[in-house]
Amino acid sequence: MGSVVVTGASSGFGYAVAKLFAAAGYPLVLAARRQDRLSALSDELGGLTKIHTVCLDVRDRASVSDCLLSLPEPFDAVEILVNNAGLALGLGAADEADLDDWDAMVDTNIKGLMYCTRVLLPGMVARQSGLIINLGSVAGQWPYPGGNVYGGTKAFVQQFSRNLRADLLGKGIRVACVEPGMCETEFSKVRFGGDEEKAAAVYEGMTPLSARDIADVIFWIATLPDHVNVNEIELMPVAQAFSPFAVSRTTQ
Ligand code: NDP
Ligand code: 8X3
Repeated sequence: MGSVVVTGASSGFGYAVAKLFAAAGYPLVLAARRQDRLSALSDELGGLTKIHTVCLDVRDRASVSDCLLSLPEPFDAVEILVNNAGLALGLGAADEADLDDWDAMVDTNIKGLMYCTRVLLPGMVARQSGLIINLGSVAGQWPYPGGNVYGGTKAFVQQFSRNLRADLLGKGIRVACVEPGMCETEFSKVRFGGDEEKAAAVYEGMTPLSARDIADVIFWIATLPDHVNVNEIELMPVAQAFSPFAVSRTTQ
């Protein structure tokens, strides 16, 4: 059984994905910046499977390369990459947004995902086998006020996933883009700079998706027969939907 690399395994979707794959016995590589969280998860799941933790900032290209190219056995034959590390910072209008926040989202959600993919792809191609699951978002498909660069990064993830499919045709590699809507994790807490009250208000009075919901979808994609590729899958809580177009009646 090849290994599963999960970026952003210290919280939310990544944490839930790690639990499901561990229960199924896959050797797991858990990557994130918070080593204490990874160690706790490794202790929790260590009885179920072999686990290797990597304290990694996906924005650091050299580090991504060093860590993922020097995985010890049995983790070195990576079968599945879950490109999950990512974040939204801020919900302000584009004319007021913080450029550092924009840089951090581009560096993490786009460049970090690119680095992890590029480092692990040659091994998958050599083995003629592999699966890359990228975390997009409804924000990459549908615009909303304040979504500006976050949505832009997730639109990149969607199109990059499709283009990977085009490049990898005939090489035995599957690529999927999973695009969730509102899901209660640490996502909103991070978006609002640690403001727990503001984060909780996002999910007040409705039932959001759970990290386990997303992990179930990812596990389902991974365990379909080898000839089946889920290109994209978009999911929302029932309590989230679309609005009419917004119209300003005070300006042209
Ligand atoms: P969480 O904030 O709970 O988890 C994000 C994970 O990403 C953490 O493990 C964090 O670990 C990791 N991470 C962030 N930056 C870096 C970095 N530079 N290097 C390595 N790891 C990093 O959020 P979610 O689980 O909700 O989000 C996971 C993915 O799903 C993200 O890509 C997000 O955009 C996407 N998504 C989330 C939705 C939601 O509503 N929750 C909906 C749609 C998509 P650490 O801080 O330890 O590095
Ligand atoms: C996060 C989903 O709807 O909060 O990617 O933007 S949403």
